Amino acid sequence: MKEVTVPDIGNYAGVEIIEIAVKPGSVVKKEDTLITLETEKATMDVPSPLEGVVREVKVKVGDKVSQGSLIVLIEENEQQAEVQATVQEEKVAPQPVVQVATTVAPSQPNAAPAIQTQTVTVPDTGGANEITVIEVAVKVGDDIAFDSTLITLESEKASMDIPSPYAGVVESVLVKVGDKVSMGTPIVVMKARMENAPASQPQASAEIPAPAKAPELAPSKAPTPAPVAAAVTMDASLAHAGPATRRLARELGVDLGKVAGSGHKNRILTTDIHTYVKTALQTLQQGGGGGGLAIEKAPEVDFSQFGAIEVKPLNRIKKWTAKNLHRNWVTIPHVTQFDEADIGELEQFRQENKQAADEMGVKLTPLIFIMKAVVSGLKAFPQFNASLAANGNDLVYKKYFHLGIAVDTPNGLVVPVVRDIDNKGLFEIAKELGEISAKAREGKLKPAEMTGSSMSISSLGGIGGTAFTPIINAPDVAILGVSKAQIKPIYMKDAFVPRKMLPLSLSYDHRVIDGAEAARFLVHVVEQLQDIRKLLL
Ligand code: CAO
Repeated sequence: MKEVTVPDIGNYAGVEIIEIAVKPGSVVKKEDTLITLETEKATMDVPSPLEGVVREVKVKVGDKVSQGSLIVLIEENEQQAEVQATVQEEKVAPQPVVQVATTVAPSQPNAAPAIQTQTVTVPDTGGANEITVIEVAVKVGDDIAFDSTLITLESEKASMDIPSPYAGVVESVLVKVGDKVSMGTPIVVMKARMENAPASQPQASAEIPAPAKAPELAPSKAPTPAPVAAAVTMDASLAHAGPATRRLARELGVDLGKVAGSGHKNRILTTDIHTYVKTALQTLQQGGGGGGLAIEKAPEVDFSQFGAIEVKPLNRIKKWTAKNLHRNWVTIPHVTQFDEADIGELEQFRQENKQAADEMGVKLTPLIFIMKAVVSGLKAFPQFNASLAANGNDLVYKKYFHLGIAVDTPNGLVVPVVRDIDNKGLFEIAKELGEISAKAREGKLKPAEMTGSSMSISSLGGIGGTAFTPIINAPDVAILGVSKAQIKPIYMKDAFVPRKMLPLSLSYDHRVIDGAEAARFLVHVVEQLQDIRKLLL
């Protein structure tokens, strides 16, 4: 087991760890990144000095480390043991340090006029030459603050922002992405506001860790526009980005692992972060993910131009219902199956028992029989008594039989739940429905009385209509719409006979229920209603 410590990082101490690239069990090769450190002006990957398996990680993101701080314990590969002694020595050897001056020798600031043309050059790079420009953060006309990043340089193991030694306006930019620069290479010409420059300008004032190796001389390549990264997903800690970009990503809460880099070697640039955020916002405004509905906002209309109007706010229930119905309508793939039940016998039975019901103070409407028939359907077709689990992969089968019943109230639509219908008789159900719908109309329902349904029923039979397409009351997977029963001529035994037909509309969630299952379910409900002996069993 070998201890790996932080190598020479120049004059820095207490440098923050911003990423940890390994965990216990990670197999690492020599030069693989273990952790990334970040100072105000640079990030540096600390490479593994040996090959083996990480057994313990001794640091965490946010820790402050200095040269010699213990990072990880690595169990070295047997075959590497022999060469390791040399390798270990080499890897912990002090690394070259890039000296980055915060300014490039402006001449006599005290005597200078308020605005002065200045050429900013690459400061002391600690001997490293031909370092690649991977990002140019300014353009002609930019009014920049003192110390803001002008360009970013990158070598194999470190990237560094070159800050502006002045506040002022950029007159010309003398380098482009892919250029190779060394100490003294002119970067920009600026109209500098000299009063903002620090008194200590001429002296080098910052050191940043230099590349572990000489910078790679990659061919120059202009950045291409960043494709937005819907399809790009990687570990943010592996993302290839400089300190300024990482800082910006942190500020905006952008996961770098999701951003496609358009820079050299797919490096993520600040412009990529801006493009990512812009596209994400546009997508949101258009109504969702990549496959979003892109619904245009309805135009605002001034109705008063057509005649007299009165504006009244929607009440709380209507606002709440509107949100739920809209969500359910757009998120559930609805299909509606229609059928009719011959309720001649049912009506006869109902009329025979009406007086008894009246005496008990309950209303024995067709809905009570329909509730019983639906519960029979739920028992025969358990997939209707189910809800999609939040993970989208499982179906939760319910062993209880509670029905949500849509009730029209002066304040809007509410859906109280009548429970354990399978264990209750017709009169008992009628009594409960009467009580709970009265409570609904008085606005006295508690939230608990409106949750936990197996399925729902929306009955407009007392009002009229031949059919409608009810919206599923999620998380249910189906809802039965009931329209007004009518006497119709039905062809039976070689003749048309007048029969009372009850129209039924079954909307179902097609993700959970197939069309054939829906048709069978509705046929089953119809059969129950047509032969009420079955209902009473
Ligand atoms: N066909 C013919 N007549 C019907 C019928 C049908 N399908 N359903 C009910 N009726 C009759 C009843 O028998 C009753 O007549 P009688 O008094 O002569 O017996 C009359 O219509 C009124 O019934 P009701 O509406 O008071 O009772 P119900 O049990 O049918 O319904 C309830 C109760 C609470 C569901 C209902 O009052 C209600 O609020 N319905 C509206 C639901 C709604 O708004 N749905 C839309 C949701 S989507 O916007």
